[in-house]
Amino acid sequence: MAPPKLTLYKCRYCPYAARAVLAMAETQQEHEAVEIDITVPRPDWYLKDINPYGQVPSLKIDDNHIILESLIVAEYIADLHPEVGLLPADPLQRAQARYLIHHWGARTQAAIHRATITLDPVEAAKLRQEVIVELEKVDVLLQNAVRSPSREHGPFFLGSKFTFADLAIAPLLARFFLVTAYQNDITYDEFEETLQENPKLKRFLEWRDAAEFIKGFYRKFLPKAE
Ligand SMILES: N[C@@H](CCC(=O)N[C@@H](CS)C(=O)NCC(=O)O)C(=O)O
Repeated sequence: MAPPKLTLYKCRYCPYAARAVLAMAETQQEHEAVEIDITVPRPDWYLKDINPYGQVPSLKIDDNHIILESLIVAEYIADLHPEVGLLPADPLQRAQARYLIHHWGARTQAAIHRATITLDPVEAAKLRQEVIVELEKVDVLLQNAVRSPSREHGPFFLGSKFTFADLAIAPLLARFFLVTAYQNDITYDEFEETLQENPKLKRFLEWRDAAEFIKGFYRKFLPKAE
């Protein structure tokens, strides 16, 4: 079967589109990338032919089919290249990767988002505390994923290899420093210090730092970058 012709509609500021960008990079999948400006109303052709919701990422396949939603797009790209092993072959590890992504989206990212967008400093401090409680739980999830002695421990979620769970969450980790961006009473470095001093975040920080190259890569596109 001929390899599919792929067109990725993305925006460089979007962490969800970054999942698809990373999947393309990790699998060295040939594709055309089209930058969509999400700061202005989407053009009619995009809403009509590509994505009626107007969001990025979207993937066009063979000038014909369209796939939406970052995780589904990234998983499709990973599935085109099973030899790269982004999605592990082992059913348990696949379930663990999906579980971590689900938990991060439903709980952790939601807590980070609440703390980031609050302008009231007292409320923000309380919500940052809730973020720490959530991250302590993520730390437990990361430890529990590799309980069996035969399993490799870190630095990535499933061991020494960067896989789909890391790929899906890394663009959000890369923007984690924005959690203090709208606050005048605390810098990110001060908040980071409280994370570093917390013994219940050791594994979380090891995992986060393993994604550091992604953080460096994306920071240049973000506010507070210089
Ligand atoms: N659930 C979607 C979320 C994508 C998303 O929120 N994209 C944002 C940019 S980061 C977007 O396109 N926003 C423009 C809009 O909603 O009009 C996914 O995972 O693909």
